[in-house]
Amino acid sequence: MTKLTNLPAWQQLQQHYEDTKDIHMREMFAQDSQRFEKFSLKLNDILFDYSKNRVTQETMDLLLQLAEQSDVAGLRERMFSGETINHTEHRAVMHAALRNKSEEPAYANGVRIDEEIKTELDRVKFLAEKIRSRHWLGHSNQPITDVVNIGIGGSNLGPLMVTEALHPYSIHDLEIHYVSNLDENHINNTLESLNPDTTLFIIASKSFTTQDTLVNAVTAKEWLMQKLHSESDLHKHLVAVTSNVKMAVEFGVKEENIFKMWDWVGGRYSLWSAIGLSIVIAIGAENFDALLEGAHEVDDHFRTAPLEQNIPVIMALIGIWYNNFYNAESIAVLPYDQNMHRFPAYLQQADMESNGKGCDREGASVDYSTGPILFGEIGIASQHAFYQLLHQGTKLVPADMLAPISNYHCIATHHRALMSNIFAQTEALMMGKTEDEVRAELTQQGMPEKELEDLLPYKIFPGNRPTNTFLFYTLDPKTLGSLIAMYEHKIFVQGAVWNLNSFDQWGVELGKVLARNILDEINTATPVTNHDCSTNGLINYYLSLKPIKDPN
Ligand code: G6Q
Repeated sequence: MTKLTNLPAWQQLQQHYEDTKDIHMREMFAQDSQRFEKFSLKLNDILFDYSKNRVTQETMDLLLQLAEQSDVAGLRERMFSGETINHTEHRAVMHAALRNKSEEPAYANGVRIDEEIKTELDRVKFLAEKIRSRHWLGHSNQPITDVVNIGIGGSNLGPLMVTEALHPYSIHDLEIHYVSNLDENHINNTLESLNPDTTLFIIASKSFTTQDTLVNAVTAKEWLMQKLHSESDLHKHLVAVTSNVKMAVEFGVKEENIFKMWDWVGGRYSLWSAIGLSIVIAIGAENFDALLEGAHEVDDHFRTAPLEQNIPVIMALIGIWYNNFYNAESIAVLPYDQNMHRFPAYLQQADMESNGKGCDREGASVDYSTGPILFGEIGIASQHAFYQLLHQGTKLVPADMLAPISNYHCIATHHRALMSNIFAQTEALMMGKTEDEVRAELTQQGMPEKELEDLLPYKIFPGNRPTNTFLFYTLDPKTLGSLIAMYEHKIFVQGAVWNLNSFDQWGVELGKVLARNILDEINTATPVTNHDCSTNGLINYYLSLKPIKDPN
């Protein structure tokens, strides 16, 4: 495979960057009144406007050539057809099959998987319905009122994000809680107000070996046993989702309460599988089907639309333009829908765990920048916090803004004000405010000359700050499914261009092993000397004070 930086399109993009880097977006808009029509795409309810980017038609053409020359389409086909594209773990990458309801058979690594997917989804829906209809009873014959999902990373962030985002579609006499942190505050705070008689735990762990989840699961089991008296009642309060059925059974989960997942679903791509059990309990089977349907429509679009009309492809290429040619270090994701408040955190894992890598698919170190630092928060709140840096800071931070045109419970006064903010921000970021404009504004306000000249430099906004805007009718299950899948495939395309394996996560595995070793050392409580002097010092300081705080 030709090295990325030797591809003709890459080299032409480098020259094109030199030629165009000083053109302000103001000029681009002034020269082309059709820019919005030219640089926006629509898929069902979702409008994707990418016109406020530092791109011309030539930029887009070259970026599309880059996608062709790096054979994005080839890797895409290999993924959809179930080849082992996660080569470092010898796994296929088949999360798209989880949302494909067509009768077409699906294969992972040559093995048929669609029937198993359907069986497991039916089991998930059956359990969820039993809980929602109050037919699943705890040990004292009371229906379940609280469900606690214990899991971390991919076994937490997706279900948590979706449950929050679809709050208006959720059942209201049932609370769903998420515990991920090993810090006992998380589980203690959660259990504080719960009643073991009416609480059901889902232990969500693909591997069933993750320390954080297992420690929390043991605490949950002990908490249940204080009230249950007999282990034979545990199955009324404990279910699991895992690909490691043996370990779950050993832990004490009844086999019929175990929902399967497979090695061809990566943790961060798993909300569509039984890992989404807590979502189905919250929103019901019909809404979950709509979530899957929304994602499936994007899968179809991604697989079949020409590259220049392909939303995930365009999202990815614009990201590469800033990451690799403008050397932008980060991207911001800024939803203007309060229910999407966990969306940036979810994407942070999806993106940074997938493409935060420096070794290419042939095992060589890359000599170009890969995945960006992704951060974000609710847009409105961020306007009163870090937007200052976006407007006037020295760093280029391309941003994605997302907003619903209407809301489930829409109050016109709120919503119109909300929308005026997103439009104002993207315009201000793009246009900025020139010295002449500031001077005219302050003069009109009657500011004395000297004061005006002193203040002037601080009130100038350079503008030319790029944004993508996503507008969708309302954040319903189908639209949310589509948005998530768009970002999943964006990440895929970037990984394909950067020649990365976006589906392993050796960086995460390292932490898991190291922590286990140090835990053994801490448990023996004797001073250590085998680490670097900082780590030795910290562990020994902790051990010297531990008896004061922790009599155990
Ligand atoms: C996701 C990662 C990681 C994983 C967690 C939890 O893609 O692999 O975030 O989801 O470490 O792992 P388990 O589900 O195996 O407990």
